[in-house]
Amino acid sequence: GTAAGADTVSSTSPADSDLVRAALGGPVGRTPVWFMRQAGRSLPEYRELRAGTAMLQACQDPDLVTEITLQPVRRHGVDAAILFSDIVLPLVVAGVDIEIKPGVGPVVAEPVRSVADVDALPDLDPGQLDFLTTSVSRLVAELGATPLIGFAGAPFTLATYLIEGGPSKEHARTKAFMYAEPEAWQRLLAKLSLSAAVYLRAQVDAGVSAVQLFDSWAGVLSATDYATRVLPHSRAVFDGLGNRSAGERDVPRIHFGVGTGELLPLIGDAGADVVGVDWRVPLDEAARRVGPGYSLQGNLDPAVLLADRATLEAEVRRVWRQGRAARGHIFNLGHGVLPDTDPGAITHAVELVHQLSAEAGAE
Ligand code: 1CP
Repeated sequence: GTAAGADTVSSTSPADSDLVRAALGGPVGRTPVWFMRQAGRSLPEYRELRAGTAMLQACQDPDLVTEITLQPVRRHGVDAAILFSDIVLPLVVAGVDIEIKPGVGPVVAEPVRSVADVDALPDLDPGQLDFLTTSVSRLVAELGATPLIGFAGAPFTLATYLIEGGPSKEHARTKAFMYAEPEAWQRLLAKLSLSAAVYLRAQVDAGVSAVQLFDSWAGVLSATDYATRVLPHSRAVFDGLGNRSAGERDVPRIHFGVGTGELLPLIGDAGADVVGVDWRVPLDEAARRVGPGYSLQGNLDPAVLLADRATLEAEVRRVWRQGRAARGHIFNLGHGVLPDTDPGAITHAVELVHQLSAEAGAE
């Protein structure tokens, strides 16, 4: 792997940052580290700022988005910011009635249960995204050499919320719809892929340095169902995002899901530069499964941040070491920061990743 070592470089712009370099498999100054859900519930300064504002309102307020996105960068010294938003936001902006209920998650007023419901879903108009462009532009100006990651929800994971009507464990209604209404399923996922591409394109045009497609719940599918009924639509998101110039991608693409051990080769194949891996598969094994040509992101178990310091340190070392088997490694959790996490544990993990890189560089 190229995670730190002889080819030490230091970045002066986000396009030249360790995050972007690691994503593309180039030499890095040190292993870049950021944490999914780094902006959010674990930070007291976040809770203070968000008090009295509904989640989905906050996501459309450039002042709040800018400040909340910057908070973890200031506090933890992470190597990337991720835009404060939620995967359901493009649907909300397009006019779908969704609320994020505290302690529950996204709740859809009128779930999608029929072919007619699919056809009635509104399309996302890029003209509705001024708040997003404003937030990204301000953040890029504030962040200097630190890259900003934009993101969108993948078609499958968004479909689970639309069909179930809210969070779900088994996603049984979603799968039943997928099997029973294959044509409507394809139309639904095609609509969601178009919306995700428009949404990501707006973020790229406004200046994000990388994008992540969250297909958090794709791991509930068999490899065959994923390959035939879902992957083409996720690939369409990356394809639809397009390139600014022929043959050259604007920004690196991270593709992430939970419980995707059996899907790892396919997750990369959708058009990613980086495959996000949860904590179940060690990164050296994940590197074998995704094959050459991809970097990895992950994969500390978020629960380890709740454990004692000795365990935390041992696990950070293990993940960092196993990440060296990959073409490039972006250190992260295997899924988002858990709500009860002590922010001090996050800061400590970030410092340790940086220290391991520095030690390796001095070898
Ligand atoms: O990472 C960050 O710091 C940026 C903020 C962010 C991101 C990337 C939020 C804020 N949401 C997301 C993406 C998101 N939202 C995903 C993909 C990532 C993941 O798998 O965790 C998913 C599945 C959602 C859906 C969602 N939104 C849930 C999960 C519910 C379920 O099905 O179990 C929840 C709880 C939310 C609400 C939400 N989103 C974000 C925050 C800070 C919150 C909590 C808000 C509140 O409690 O009021």
